[in-house]
Amino acid sequence: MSVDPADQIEAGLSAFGVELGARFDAATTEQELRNARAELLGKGGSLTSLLKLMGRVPPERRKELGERVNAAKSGVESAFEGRLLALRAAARRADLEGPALDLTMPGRVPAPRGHMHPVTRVRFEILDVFRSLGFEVAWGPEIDLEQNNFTRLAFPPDHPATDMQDSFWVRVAGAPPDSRALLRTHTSTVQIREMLQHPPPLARVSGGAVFRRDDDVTHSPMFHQVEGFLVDEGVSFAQLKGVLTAFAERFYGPGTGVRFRPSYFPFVEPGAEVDVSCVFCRAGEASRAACRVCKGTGWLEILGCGMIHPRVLEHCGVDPERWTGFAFGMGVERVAMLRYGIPDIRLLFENDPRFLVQF
Ligand code: FA5
Repeated sequence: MSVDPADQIEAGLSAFGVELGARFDAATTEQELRNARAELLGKGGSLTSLLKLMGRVPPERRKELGERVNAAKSGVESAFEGRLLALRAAARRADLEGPALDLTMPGRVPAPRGHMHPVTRVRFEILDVFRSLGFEVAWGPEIDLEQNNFTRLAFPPDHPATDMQDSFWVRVAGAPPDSRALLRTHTSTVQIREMLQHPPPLARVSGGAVFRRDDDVTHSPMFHQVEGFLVDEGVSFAQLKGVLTAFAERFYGPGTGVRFRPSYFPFVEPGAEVDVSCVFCRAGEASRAACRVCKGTGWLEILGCGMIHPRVLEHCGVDPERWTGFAFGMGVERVAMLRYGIPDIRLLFENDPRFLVQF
């Protein structure tokens, strides 16, 4: 004799009401409570089996029984939520009333200690050397106006660096066309900002990220520079040479040779690039001819520099008849690569711990 599915559901629902309360109340942990819910509402759960029978219930009873089964289902959900809250509140109470946890105790397994990234460390060391020479540290933003990055530095409008292809231009909503912004391509922006804000005499140094559309073993699209400049009465190229020679001796060690080669930057006159004598073959780590770092020349380029162009001083409201100054800008990654003998600039930005632990 087959049992009527409607009767089966009726019987199941009356047993279910009793079962529900008892099961959830018996659970003493969240896991037990979740298991009990799965036994009712899970795939083979008792309420799920009743729901499966609904398809075979005669149509005249389907509505009324369906409503009761659905009500039983929401009953399960709300009983579950209620018990869950009660269990969590009890667990929290037990935590608060239990023995206090001393968060200042040292861990049982010592945590490995990190350290500064080599580029950050070298940047701070460079700034420290200039601070010890009397320069004050200044800051500038990574997004700056075209005027500060190019125009006031006397870049001609058709200079390749000002091209869409060479710089990262940034759209500033509502900005007038003569105040375009970009990711600064060098830290020389800080010279301009400082001279616009403070009257001379000034001796400032500043370090930070700069951005260019460059990408190979010695060029990265994001890299760091340290910029320094000094404006005062009677400043000459001799003082620029003295400051940079003192930097090379302090940073790379006494006896480091420094060489100035004429070079062109629109914002200085005269301009130069500075090489230091190769630290690797000088230390006897490689013979001069075989040195991979300086490629046998004995010299390594680290920076650009020069006497600030009178036009740049004028653009910042500084009288070039009274004041003169020098400026220099060096690539921090380049200085770090030379110090540590790193052959590829990209290693510095891949953040591979096997590489970084070596510093
Ligand atoms: C400049 O950026 C000038 N502002 C420097 C300067 C300042 C000259 C003040 C005169 C007076 P340059 O483009 O040469 O110059 O860059 C300076 C240094 O940054 C280079 O010597 C090099 O070490 C480093 N550099 C340039 N491009 C990259 C790059 N894509 N990746 C890593 N380092 C770079």
